Amino acid sequence: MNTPARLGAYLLGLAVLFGGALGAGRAADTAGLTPQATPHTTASPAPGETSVPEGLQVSNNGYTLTPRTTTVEPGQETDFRFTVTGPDGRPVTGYQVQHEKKLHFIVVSRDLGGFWHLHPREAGGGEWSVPLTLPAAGAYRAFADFSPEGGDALTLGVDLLAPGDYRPAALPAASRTTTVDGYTVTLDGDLTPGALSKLTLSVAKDGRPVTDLQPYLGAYGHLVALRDGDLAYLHVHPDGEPGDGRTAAGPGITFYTEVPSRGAYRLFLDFQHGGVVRTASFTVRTGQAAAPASGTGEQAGHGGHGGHAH
Ligand SMILES: [Cu+2]
Repeated sequence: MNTPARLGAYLLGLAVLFGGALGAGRAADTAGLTPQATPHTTASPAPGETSVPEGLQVSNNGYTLTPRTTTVEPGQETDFRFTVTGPDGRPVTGYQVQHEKKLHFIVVSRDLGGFWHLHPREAGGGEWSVPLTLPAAGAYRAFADFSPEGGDALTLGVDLLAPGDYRPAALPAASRTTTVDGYTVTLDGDLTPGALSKLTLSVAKDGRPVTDLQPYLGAYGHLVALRDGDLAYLHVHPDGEPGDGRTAAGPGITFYTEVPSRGAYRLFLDFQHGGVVRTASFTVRTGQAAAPASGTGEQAGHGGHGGHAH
């Protein structure tokens, strides 16, 4: 066998190995199909393997996000209702709690100018209900981030449209500092495609570091990262939690995430201080790309982060 052919066979072997490892424990996977790899469980797909980020699909793994309507009158509060239908075609009623909630509902404007992190209530029969106001005409994206009982965590996305004239805003320029409500939040760390990236967001008020952040949904901060261009939804894992004996209540909040590609991402940090939850947002461009990953064991070791949301 010549060298390229041998290399090809080796990579193919790796792909099969990875496919098999991911497929284990997912009875619903059809033999022969490559199971979807979430970005945080495998560093990079092996050659020929596709990896679809979360949030881009309205239906995945047999689960479908089903809103009663996707047209919402701008500027008016509506009782927005939806179900998640399961592989059996019926509304899902069993959910695993993650970050203190059974389901997290994120709504953004498609130009990434607006962000709302909501927690719908169960209205019975698998239906979810949440008061929703889309402030202005335009295109929006709603994400349901949940973990069905007996299934893997997943995030489904659907477009919501608010009729009327609108002008999309340009993506804010990349910046390492942002302000919200008198708080200054500073970002340290870089997003590196294909590698686990560590991000630390530090909160200050009136020039002084905030060291008494309050737990919100079991953490000192919640970070949602969306890719500019298609709003791919990235899972972000907080490093440590309140009360674990090693995680300080600020000023720094540390997260790990992995971005699937070069480009710009919009980060939204929810944090709580003085009894109020605020959202700080940043545009971040990826740094130097990592060396092409060959699917070696080093990065497969991050599988320990699998199964968590956010
Ligand atoms: Cu939430």
